[in-house]
Amino acid sequence: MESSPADHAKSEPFHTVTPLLESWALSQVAGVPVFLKCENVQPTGSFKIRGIGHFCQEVAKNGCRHLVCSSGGNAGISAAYCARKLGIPATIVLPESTSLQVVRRLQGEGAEVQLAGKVWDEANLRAQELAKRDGWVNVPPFDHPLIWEGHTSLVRELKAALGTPPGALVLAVGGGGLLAGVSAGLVEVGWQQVPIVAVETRGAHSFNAAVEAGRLVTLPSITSVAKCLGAKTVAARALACTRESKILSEVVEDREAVDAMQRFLDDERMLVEPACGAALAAVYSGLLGRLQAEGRLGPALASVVVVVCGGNSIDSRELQALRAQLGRS
Ligand code: PLV
Repeated sequence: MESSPADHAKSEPFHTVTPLLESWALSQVAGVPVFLKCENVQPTGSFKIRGIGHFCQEVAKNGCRHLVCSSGGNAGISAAYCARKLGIPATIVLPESTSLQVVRRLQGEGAEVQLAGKVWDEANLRAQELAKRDGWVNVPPFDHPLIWEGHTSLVRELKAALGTPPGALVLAVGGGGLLAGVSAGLVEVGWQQVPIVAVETRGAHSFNAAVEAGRLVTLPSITSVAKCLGAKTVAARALACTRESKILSEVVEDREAVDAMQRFLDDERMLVEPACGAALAAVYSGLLGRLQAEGRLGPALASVVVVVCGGNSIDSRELQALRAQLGRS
């Protein structure tokens, strides 16, 4: 008997094996070969589909009848996409500031959209309420072992493409799910010595605040334009990773993230949202060069991988608006 599309969706991964591109332009800036792990070309526009796809498949096998996901945007799009493929209805709860294009995309995936609160933490409270309903399952955007396990596939792909470990890996931190998954992946493939440069924007720097304090810290508010990095408190697992991997927690300014978005668009002809601009700013703002000069990345950096985490909450008009807001035009 042939299996149904929904049965197929329970076993085949939802994510794509993404390209690893050597960037001439970013290598020129960094002074070492820079490789881009292009998560922006995932079917849902961000790496989120790796962990969320894995989570949704597991709960679908266990009889989940409705998925609910609170999100700054990208996790929600991944959850809605997976739900459609699995034939399960989905409700996505987002902050009121969410862009119309993200809402439209979610509706296009067939999801019900609810707007609640000013930031993700408030939307999350609403999602947790909804998930109490019979048969409903909450999809955590970053704080769950299945999410981290799903994200590890990114590192296996890096190992397959590169063969030898890079000198450093740069990624953005929101709630810390990507960091936790990449850190676990590095251990899994025997690359735990690779330093991770974990970047946040000021005003969404809950990981940096936790690292500095040595315990979880809840920011009073999210003031950065990188709303998808805006979890007021990171997952406890993200902080625990600092004991297992070499993690350098770094904070960039919003204007550096937005400048990086503009330069990346011109250099590589790819448009990403501020959450991803934060990671790219590690190269463009000179942060990586500074870390290298200070000897914090080992003696000779052979290469760098930047996780181009992607993001849907951006278009040319929004980039212009961000530039104007930050006095960059
Ligand atoms: N965004 C989450 C959490 O938002 C979301 O709901 O979509 N880069 C992009 C493009 C992202 O969308 C996110 C997370 C991150 C980086 C950070 O990933 P994390 O949360 O796993 O550290 C509030």
